[in-house]
Amino acid sequence: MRALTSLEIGVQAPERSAVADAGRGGKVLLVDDRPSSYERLGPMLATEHAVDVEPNPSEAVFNAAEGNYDLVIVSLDLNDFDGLRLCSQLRSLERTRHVPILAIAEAENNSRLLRGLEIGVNDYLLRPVDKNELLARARTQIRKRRYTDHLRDNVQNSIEMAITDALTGLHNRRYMETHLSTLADQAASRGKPLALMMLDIDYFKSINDNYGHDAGDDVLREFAMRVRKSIRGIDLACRYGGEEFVIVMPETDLHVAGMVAERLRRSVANEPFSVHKGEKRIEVTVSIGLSTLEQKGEPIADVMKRADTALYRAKNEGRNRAVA
Ligand code: GH3
Ligand code: MG
Ligand code: MG
Ligand code: MG
Repeated sequence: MRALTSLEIGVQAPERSAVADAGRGGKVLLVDDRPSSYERLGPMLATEHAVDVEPNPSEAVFNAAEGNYDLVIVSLDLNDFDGLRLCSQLRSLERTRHVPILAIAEAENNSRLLRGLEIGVNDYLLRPVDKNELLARARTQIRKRRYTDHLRDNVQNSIEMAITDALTGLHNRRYMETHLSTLADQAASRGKPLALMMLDIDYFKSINDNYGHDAGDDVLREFAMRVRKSIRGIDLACRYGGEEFVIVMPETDLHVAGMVAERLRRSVANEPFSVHKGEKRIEVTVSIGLSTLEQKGEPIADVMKRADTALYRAKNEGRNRAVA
């Protein structure tokens, strides 16, 4: 990758308002291969933004994708490159799909501008470019972009929160229940096994009673961490409620699931849990019930029931064990 020409952000700011400020201080990529043009536009933009000038349009897509820009400004009247093609490339790549594009064109290039707007150019300016108009249009695009990014982040956070257990960071019961039947259907249709584990921390009530509820929470968090370390990426671990957890393991038969359960049981029993910011160490054990999908189309509730029954036996047989 070749070096970009970076221009410093200038100090002078003309009229100030909250709306305008929300579009200042952006990171702008100017794609322009004519020195007479970018030597004029670059410094104008640099009064409000950090500007990279890319005089080689064939590298612009790569740089736009890597550079995390708030705005890409494309000269449609490039010497050796089709500016419209560049715009459509920017629109088709995941990394640059949402980056606003401001096109700059000669007035007589009306048809190209229309094409540009059709393929997703957000706004345009005609030459000769007026500095205040350039800055105003750039600010507007950057402000919109920041606002939609902010909305997108909020939506993503809400989705995360809806499917995540806040204490442990594992999936919650709702998420698991909505995905469990899908996983079971997939396993059945592909003729693959599916294993399910129900885990319940032993005598957890007495941990709360003896060391306090906060210590109980510390144990739950640490337990979730050890669960995460013992499973694969395709396994689904959730906090089912209180001190109960469920792990679903696609493409796993009872034999392998038994080994995973045993490894997890040992990782809990062999290493005391630290609570109260490391001031206290507590011995913890877990009981585990295992089951597998037995036949095609079997209701997943039946698989859960068998795991629950196995867990009940694990408790009755003395806890700190995995039972199928
Ligand atoms: P067993 O070996 O039979 O499983 O005994 P147990 O004490 O673990 O079982 P029990 O179901 O009687 O107790 C579970 C306790 O978990 C009771 C409840 O107060 C506690 N608990 C549930 N959710 C939380 C939580 O989020 N944080 C803490 N600290 N405790 C919780
Ligand atoms: Mg319980
Ligand atoms: Mg119980
Ligand atoms: Mg328990």
